[in-house]
Amino acid sequence: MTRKETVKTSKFLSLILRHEPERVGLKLDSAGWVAVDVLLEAVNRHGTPLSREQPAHIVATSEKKRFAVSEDGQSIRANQGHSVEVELGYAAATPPELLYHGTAEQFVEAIRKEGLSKMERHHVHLTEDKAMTMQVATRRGRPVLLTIHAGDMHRGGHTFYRSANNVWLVDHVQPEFITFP
Ligand code: HQG
Repeated sequence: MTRKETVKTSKFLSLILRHEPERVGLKLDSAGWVAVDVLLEAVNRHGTPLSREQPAHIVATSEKKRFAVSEDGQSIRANQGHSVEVELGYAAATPPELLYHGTAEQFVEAIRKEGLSKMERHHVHLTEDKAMTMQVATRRGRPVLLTIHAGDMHRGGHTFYRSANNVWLVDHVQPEFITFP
């Protein structure tokens, strides 16, 4: 697969496994898993040719480890980022003192007032990787790096989860825990 094909397929899998499984007539289980065979059959039936090797290739090569294969090798799911109802089953964890969230300039005013909200997803996504979150933020406008006082939040009773690909997940971040540039 060329890099371009890999990116395109990865985006399509993100769409199906996080947001719109019904687009190809699929249902994810309660933890977001679907059998690879069933996925391939559904996707091919709906006119997006996907070979048996492609999902495995994407799981193995995705820098951001967006997808996971189950222990028995039969199923696949997205590690985070869903808008469909799923219970990923991550255990609560203690975050590092500081985490980061890249946003776009036009959202800063609202975030100063309301804090960070989960919007369409199940959680607010935070990370230790400044470069990566700034890269994501450029998708939406001029990127702005917010520093999140995760240690203070955690000591204040907020629950943090860490996804299998090291994304930190919380319900909401109040403005007093955010340092703006
Ligand atoms: C913003 C990538 C106005 C928020 C990354 C963001 C991530 C507010 C947008 C994953 C707001 C939501 C998710 C408020 C937050 N008012 N705007 N109160 N609170 N926002 O896509 O974190 O490449 O749902 O700053 O690595 O940008 O897809 O969240 O700009 O983990 O695998 O509302 O996407 O992963 O956008 O990105 P999103 P996100 P993948």
